[in-house]
Amino acid sequence: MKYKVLQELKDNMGRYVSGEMLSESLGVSRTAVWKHINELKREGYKISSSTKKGYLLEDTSDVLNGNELSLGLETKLLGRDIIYFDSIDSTNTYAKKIASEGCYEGTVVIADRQTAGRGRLGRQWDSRGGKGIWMSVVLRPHIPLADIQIITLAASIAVVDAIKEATGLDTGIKWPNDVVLDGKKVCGILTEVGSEIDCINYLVLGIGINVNHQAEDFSEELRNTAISLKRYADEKGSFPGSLKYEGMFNRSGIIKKILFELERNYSKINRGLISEVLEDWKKRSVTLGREVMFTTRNSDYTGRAVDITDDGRLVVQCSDGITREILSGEVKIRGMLGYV
Ligand code: BT5
Repeated sequence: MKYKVLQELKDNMGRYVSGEMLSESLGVSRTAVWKHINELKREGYKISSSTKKGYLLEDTSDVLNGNELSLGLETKLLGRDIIYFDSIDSTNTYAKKIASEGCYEGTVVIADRQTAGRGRLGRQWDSRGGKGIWMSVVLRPHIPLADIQIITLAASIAVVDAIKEATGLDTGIKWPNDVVLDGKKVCGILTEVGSEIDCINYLVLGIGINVNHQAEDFSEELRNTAISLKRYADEKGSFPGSLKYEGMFNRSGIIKKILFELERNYSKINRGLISEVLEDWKKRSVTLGREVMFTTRNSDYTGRAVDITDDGRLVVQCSDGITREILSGEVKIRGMLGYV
């Protein structure tokens, strides 16, 4: 019933709905309506009450929970099963566990806060509560193990497109797994696989996005290299006209758009339309055409990133005249994230 009250308020977003009308249309007493409204407020919904006019849901609410994520989700596969935690060690660790136990493909694990969020190679991922999107998606792709990088690329395209649709902000992809905004990292992606020889049993796509962080929410160490959508919007002062921004972005709305876009890209991969995904990636890349530096087998190389291969390797024309393909690892782009 609580969520029926919520749905009525959502259907009338920005307008007052009287307690009497709610009680009549839902067939419950006005006291019951009032109790449900209070529960919704406790969940984080911003609802104004007026004795004369009734209740009004403000569309700036940034509520994250399983119900909010399911409402209006437009996917067929991703997010049909959503597991939400207020706090967990790492959504990727949990997703890997349930994936190995046979959970449905498309299961999504989301937490408001991670106590041991992970990056690649055992690095830490700062995942404080109430600020970001910390989520993992379980996939079971029918592609060779050697091609899994394409899924990371597809996820980064989905993140860029979802952020654009939900907020109007333009982000770009830094190969292989970062999404950047204003030259700083706003999102990191961690892809982990459970496989046998050449067969993928499951793949867990971990996506971390800084959404409503203020400058002081980042540690000293991250302050110069990390950014959140809010921090950028606040600093810029102006904001793309058509979209409403009142100091906070709605994480649930962004997540639903990511799942929608990811499903679209994932379906292209499963239908063999990898060249389309690569073209989309190139359009959103901030790496191609740039001067880069990378390290392989203990040697440092510099050069210009010129292309991406079908299996997601970055092609770099190195300054020693040799063209090299990089499969994984760290690539620094001149002028970005501290590389001058
Ligand atoms: C990544 O690793 O960028 C992958 C991050 C994936 C996080 C998601 S959240 C949901 C899921 N569950 C998990 O446990 N993880 C995934 P990497 O490229 O290794 O970058 C890690 C580095 O980014 C760190 O060493 C820091 O320098 C920096 N960093 C840490 N937290 C950050 C943050 N919140 N924003 C920007 N940069 C951060």
